[in-house]
Amino acid sequence: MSIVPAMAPARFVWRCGPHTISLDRPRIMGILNVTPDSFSDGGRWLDPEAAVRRGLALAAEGADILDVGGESTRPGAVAVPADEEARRVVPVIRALSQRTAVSISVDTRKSAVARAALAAGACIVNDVSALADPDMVAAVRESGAGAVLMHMRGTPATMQQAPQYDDVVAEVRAYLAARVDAVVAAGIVRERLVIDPGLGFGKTTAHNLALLGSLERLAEVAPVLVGASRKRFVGEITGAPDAGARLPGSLAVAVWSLLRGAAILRVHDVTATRAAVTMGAALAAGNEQGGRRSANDV
Ligand code: PMM
Repeated sequence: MSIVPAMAPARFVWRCGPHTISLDRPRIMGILNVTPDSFSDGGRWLDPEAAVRRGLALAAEGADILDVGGESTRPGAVAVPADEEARRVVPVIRALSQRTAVSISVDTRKSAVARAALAAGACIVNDVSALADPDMVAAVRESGAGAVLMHMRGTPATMQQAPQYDDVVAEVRAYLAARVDAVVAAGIVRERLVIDPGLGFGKTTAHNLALLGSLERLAEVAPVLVGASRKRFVGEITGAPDAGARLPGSLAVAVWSLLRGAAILRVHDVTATRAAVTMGAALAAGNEQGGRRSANDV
């Protein structure tokens, strides 16, 4: 077996409103949760000015995309009304879009929030329910935005109650392929779509590991985004119950995902992730070169 599995094919671009994000190198989506209760950073960026400062800092660290969310989707989280969610994210997105050229995504399941965020300057809808809201496909289509279609079993309130699959990889792949086909049939151009296995969303640690082991199969459907940063399964495996102590494990998942064909990594720690994936990409490129170079090339 090859030590270095296939990296993401270089041919893809992701069209997101006025932005075209080339996926010829790994892209990093920095997480900005404007919520009181997200599992890792809940409450830290609830004040809009603090949130904008944090977003600009993530952009300065090298984030290619800023993902702004106003509703926690951690297991057991309670749903937030659309007007409250929009009140949290829209001013932050508007300010960020005026102050940085980095692409901005809105992490929401509600079309009303997505429409307000897109009008304020976001160009991507990151939807953990894969555009299930009946009006969400229209909101994305009319704006020309990019979209992330994520797999989730159940809802955040119920999803970790003994999730079961016969073949998690085949089922997640089939679901995402069907959602891509349905969304394309509804008029959204394929190049606007990215898929996500939804680590931790109705999955055990074993399910997450199986999906991470088969990212190439998902990448046959569309470019793949992986969100593993500081998640519970990382803490479970590395013995880090505190989310803040899960960086080393998260970096290992980031490098692994890149080498297995992921195109975008959704992370809290941008500087560290960028360094880790740059190193991983260099190792992969060096391994491909093998011993072909002579000592004079060094
Ligand atoms: N995870 C969370 C929230 N949004 N969106 C996508 N596309 N993929 C994810 O894995 C994902 C997500 C929960 O994590 P957070 O509380 O750190 O944002």
